[in-house]
Amino acid sequence: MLKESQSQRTITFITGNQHKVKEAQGIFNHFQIEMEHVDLGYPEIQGELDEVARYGARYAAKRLDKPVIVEDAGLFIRDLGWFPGTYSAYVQSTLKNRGILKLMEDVQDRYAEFRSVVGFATPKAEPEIFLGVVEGKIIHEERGEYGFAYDPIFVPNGYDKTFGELKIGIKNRFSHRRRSLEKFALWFEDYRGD
Ligand code: ITT
Repeated sequence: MLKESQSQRTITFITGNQHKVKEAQGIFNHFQIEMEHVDLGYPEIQGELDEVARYGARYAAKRLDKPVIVEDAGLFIRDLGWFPGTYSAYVQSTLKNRGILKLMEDVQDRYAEFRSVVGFATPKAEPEIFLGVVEGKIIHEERGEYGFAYDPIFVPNGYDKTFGELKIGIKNRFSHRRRSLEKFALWFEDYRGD
């Protein structure tokens, strides 16, 4: 039985990426939070993930006149100077995974991490930021049909399968997105702002 303070709350997730919607839905199912999806097409400034999330959340909250979250994510590869990082969406649509693998043909240090930043804003309050990171490595070929974008070339630490070979329920247990959204969800369950 839920206590009154734990009654279900609703949050609006602004994104144009259907894969993110599906993953976020699965993650929010673990919490007392109902998610509504809106594809608002907020302006993505070029900058660090937290700046992009802050700006997007503030913009969307004012446009819709209600509390919202946005999420900005990317793949950061150490040997490439943390490229593609904040250029991840552009690089995925141009170089694609094949291009990244080509760039890394002779690279020994395969360390990479996915980072996800959730930005929460209301029409009045300053945005709050929640970071999630998952560490792993880039393999030498694409493997797996699940997930999206860089998932087939990324093997998270402690696994021998790529995110592309892990069903969404498994990826959702410990992904960068799980970690940022879980931090947000735990905070939001007790949030009493307007
Ligand atoms: P929004 O509308 O939410 O901004 P987007 O696809 O533009 O959707 P981002 O700006 O956060 O998302 O871009 C990050 C890119 O990084 C995304 O397009 C993918 O190419 C990649 N990416 C992010 N999360 C990923 C994940 O879980 N698995 C694989 N690739 C991911």
